[in-house]
Amino acid sequence: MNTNTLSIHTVNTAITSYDFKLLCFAASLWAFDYPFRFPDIVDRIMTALVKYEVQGPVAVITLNSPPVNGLGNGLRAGLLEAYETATQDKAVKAMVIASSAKLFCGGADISEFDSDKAFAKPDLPSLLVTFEASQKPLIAAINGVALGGGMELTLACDYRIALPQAKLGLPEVNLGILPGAGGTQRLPRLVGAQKATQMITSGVPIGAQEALELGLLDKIATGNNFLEEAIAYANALIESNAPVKTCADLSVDTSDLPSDFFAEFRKSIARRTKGFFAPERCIQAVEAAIALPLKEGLEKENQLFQECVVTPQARAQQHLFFAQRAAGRIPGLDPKMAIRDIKKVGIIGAGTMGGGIAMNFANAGIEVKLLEIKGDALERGLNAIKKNYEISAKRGKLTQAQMDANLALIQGTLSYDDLGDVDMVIEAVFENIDIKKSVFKQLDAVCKPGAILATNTSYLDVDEIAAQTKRPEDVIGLHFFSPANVMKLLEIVRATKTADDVLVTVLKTAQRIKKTPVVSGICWGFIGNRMFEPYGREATRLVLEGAAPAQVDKALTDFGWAMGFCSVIDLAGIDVGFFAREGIRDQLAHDPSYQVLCDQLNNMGRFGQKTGRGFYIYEGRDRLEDPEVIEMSSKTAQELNITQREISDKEIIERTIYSMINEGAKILEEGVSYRSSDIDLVFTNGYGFPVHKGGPMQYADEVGLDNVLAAIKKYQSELGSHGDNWFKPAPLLEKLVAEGKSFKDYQTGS
Ligand code: 3H9
Repeated sequence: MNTNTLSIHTVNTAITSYDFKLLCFAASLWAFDYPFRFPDIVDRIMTALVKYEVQGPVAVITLNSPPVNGLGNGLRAGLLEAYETATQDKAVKAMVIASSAKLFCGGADISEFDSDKAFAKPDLPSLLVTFEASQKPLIAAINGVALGGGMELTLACDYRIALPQAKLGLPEVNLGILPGAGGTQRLPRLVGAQKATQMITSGVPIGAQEALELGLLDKIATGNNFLEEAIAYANALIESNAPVKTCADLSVDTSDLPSDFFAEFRKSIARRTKGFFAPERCIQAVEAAIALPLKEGLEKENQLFQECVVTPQARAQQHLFFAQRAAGRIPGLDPKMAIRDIKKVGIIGAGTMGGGIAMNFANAGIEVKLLEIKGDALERGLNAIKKNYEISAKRGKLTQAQMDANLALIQGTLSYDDLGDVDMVIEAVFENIDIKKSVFKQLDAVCKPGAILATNTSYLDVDEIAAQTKRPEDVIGLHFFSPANVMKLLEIVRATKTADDVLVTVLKTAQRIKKTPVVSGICWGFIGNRMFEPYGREATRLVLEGAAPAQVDKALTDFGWAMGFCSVIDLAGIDVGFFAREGIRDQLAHDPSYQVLCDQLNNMGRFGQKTGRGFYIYEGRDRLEDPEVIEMSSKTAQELNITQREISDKEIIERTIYSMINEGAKILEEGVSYRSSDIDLVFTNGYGFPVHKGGPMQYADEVGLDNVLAAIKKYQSELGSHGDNWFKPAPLLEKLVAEGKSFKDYQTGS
């Protein structure tokens, strides 16, 4: 749109009315080519949160608060003022709400939820009621993603036009809340209760075509100039005297709704939403949409929203939202620095891990060379990849053509010489330092200068591996989690000499392959496995002290873990944990009770599920208590002078989780992790820590660090030598408690 051809009446922001008048004056001068006279004011016009322009009978109200047009207090006030201006202008017959950002709107400003600002006037729900009552048609011009409050804004408009790539969704449930600006009431009125319930409880957005078919969109734009097309659409609506539309006139169509729909729906999501507070409130809100007129339905929605927004779960899930975005920021590094080009990747080892890693890159359209030493192992690896893709294709997750394209990107090789042209290599061989050292020597010999050399080690010293090469600055750790093609977490291990651009390159590459990257410094087990060790130590020690494995596991799953520790270790392999401890045996020698039951099971060849026996007995899909394990723990306890006793679930949770937290505090203080929220991402994305608790460090902040510290001290004094050995409070924990601070307040070096 050529602004010179427009009559610009007003330009508005959430500023004072005096400013507003000045801006109107300046804008009218601007339209007459006077910007040089009022450079300061013009500058403010250009940075206004809401732009307002009038073209013929159409007022164009543009959200101008990039990057996501978060509907914070200022933007809401700006929208209201623009709306009132258009309402009062007799020449204006319709309003188009557009966006100057790449997307339409990311919803309410989440950072306002912990203050009064989110509900300060004009609050979003009442603003949208005002819009809906407009006597002039409002047209939402949806140029990209419209999420949460952003989608709710479009629902309060009379007509909706969108670009084909637009997406609409209500992801509030992922933030521990529900759509609280009319979404739960207007959406069912427009698309029916079934679709609305599914969208609101899943948070998954839909594309423009589906939205059109559902009647959620009136038109998909076809031309090259979206705003012009939206304005033309508004003009056509004016010419045809198209009516204003309000959801208040609609009721939810229940003619096709099975009488048991909500009962069945609750059952269908029960497993996925176990322990979460918001999904049930989302369903209750849709039920209210059916039962109540719009006005009362909105009141019910507001009541349910208020119940959700104050919960620790809402704080936890919002914490994780911001944690995800913070994790990519490395103190002292410019994220925009020049990075290395990654077009072709080599992977050493075609086992389960190497194959999964290869799939990640192929899925992102990146060429892969998969190296094995022996032909039959390579063939097995390539076949396993093909099988995995076939399963996904059968489940409708990818088309035959996508599968063929992905497979074509993965080439097998038996020769290191074929890795001369790759931009990055990831070694995924057996977890043994000597084998890894020899792999890196060979990589150093064949890889081109500037290639990034990465190790997928889970515990070993990346500096020691890097020292095998003449280019330690190109070496980094990339710790994928199994199955690597499914698990979101990628721990990036920054070695002492890793170059800055190598770190930033792998952070960006992680985003390309759709991983959640978290940077860790060097230490045994890095962030995740180092903290998981004390958690596991306490879980099995509690078995030694008299709790059955099933009791320990139940307490942990009741807390929200996806699985209890004894089940996890049976699944992962008791031998794997045994092997990982090899590197720290000397540090453990002082405590004969340390993971003694795991060591015994390992020595009996009971490696867990794969051998049919571990902490439990496995019969087909059934997991049964093993009386021999109970007997073994009682006998071993006697030998070690440990008196078995009744153990409460509270003690199980405190000893396992607080031990992790204490280790997390040490990790933070040592600078192995940059911030506590990084640790939380590791555990919620890689270990099954309950998302609704926000990760161990957020959980500690929520419980109160003083309470965590007091419990750790209690166990230190009550558990004899075990307490002395393992319950020494981390100095950082004591320091933060003394200063009345939380982990959230602490950044490395602060
Ligand atoms: C809601 O609407 C409640 C209502 O129903 C009721 C109210 C009464 N608020 O993700 P990006 C920041 S709840 C505040 O990297 P992208 C983000 O932290 C909301 N900040 O960009 C980052 O900051 P920084 C429901 C937000 O292009 C920057 O913007 N809506 C918000 O990859 C860029 O973000 C949602 O749940 C926000 N709403 O993806 C949608 N959104 O640069 C949440 C983003 O300092 N947002 N930021 O790290 C998203 O899913 C993605 O941000 C989006 C853009 C897809 C929009």
